[in-house]
Amino acid sequence: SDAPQRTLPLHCLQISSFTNRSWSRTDGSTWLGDVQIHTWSHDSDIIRYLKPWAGGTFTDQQWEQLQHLFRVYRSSFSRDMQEFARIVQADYPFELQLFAGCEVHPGSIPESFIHVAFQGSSIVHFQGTSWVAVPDAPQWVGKILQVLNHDLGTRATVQWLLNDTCPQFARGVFEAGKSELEKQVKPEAWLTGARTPGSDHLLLVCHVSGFYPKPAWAMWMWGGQEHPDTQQGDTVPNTDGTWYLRVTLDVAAEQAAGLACRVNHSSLGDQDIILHWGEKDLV
Ligand code: PBS
Repeated sequence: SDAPQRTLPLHCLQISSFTNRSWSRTDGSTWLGDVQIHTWSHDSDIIRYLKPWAGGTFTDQQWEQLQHLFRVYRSSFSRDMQEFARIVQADYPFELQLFAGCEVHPGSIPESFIHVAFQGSSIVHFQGTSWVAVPDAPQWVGKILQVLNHDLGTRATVQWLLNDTCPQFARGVFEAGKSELEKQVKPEAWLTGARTPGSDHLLLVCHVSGFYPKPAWAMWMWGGQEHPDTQQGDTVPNTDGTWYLRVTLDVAAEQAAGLACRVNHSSLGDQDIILHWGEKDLV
């Protein structure tokens, strides 16, 4: 059917640290949505799978060809950046970060990108058929772009990687990992509370943990209403690929009775978790 197919963005991260003229290291990772699927360590010749389906629908031969391309790329990259650093007389140490990837939208052309940052600030990206500086890039970036854009072979390869390889790979990995990527894992929730020293207040914490996918909602409730003083925490990763969220509330001790924490997540359907605050939750 023509029903829009849910897909996830494919992202590659590269971190390169240049310590001095002769020493650098490059490490990489690949992500499909919030799931890491590959890791590439400085001391390894191979890109390692973190999921059995991380090869997607590529054949062993296609994957070997890509591995080879990236091995050549990694050593060329270190060499070229050292040379550029010499040309623009950059100070050591410096850090380069590359963020590349694509997103496949059903029924329209895929969007692909490469962004390059120097010392944490964006300087260059790849646009259409060539490398371009960001609007507020330092002046020396121009010199490097002249050299880089001279390399037609690399520009052609980058276009091929962005326009063909990335979307094709993203579709395949999504297909291969679908059941895991679309899994629904229910959260556990519990309450803790502690007296705020030197006052008659309580800091109540509603913990929500172990859920997947990431979006989740939690609120302190009072008399059926969302308590406006609820403080939302960030949703942070557990080590097992699930997520953790906490929401807190600072209340006068005598107002704690009657409070409850309400949790909603896609895995729960409309069966929200509701936990009522009690003295037993004081720690
Ligand atoms: C302090 C300086 C900061 C500057 C920041 C700018 C960063 C721009 C990023 C540039 C990335 C490319 C680096 C390597 C490239 O210059 C070149 O040496 C090699 N090219 C490739 O490996 C192609 C794959 C690039 C993938 C990029 C993904 C981000 C080697 O090129 C040579 O061999 C190839 C064939 O292997 C071609 O023949 C090419 O024409 C030739 O030059």
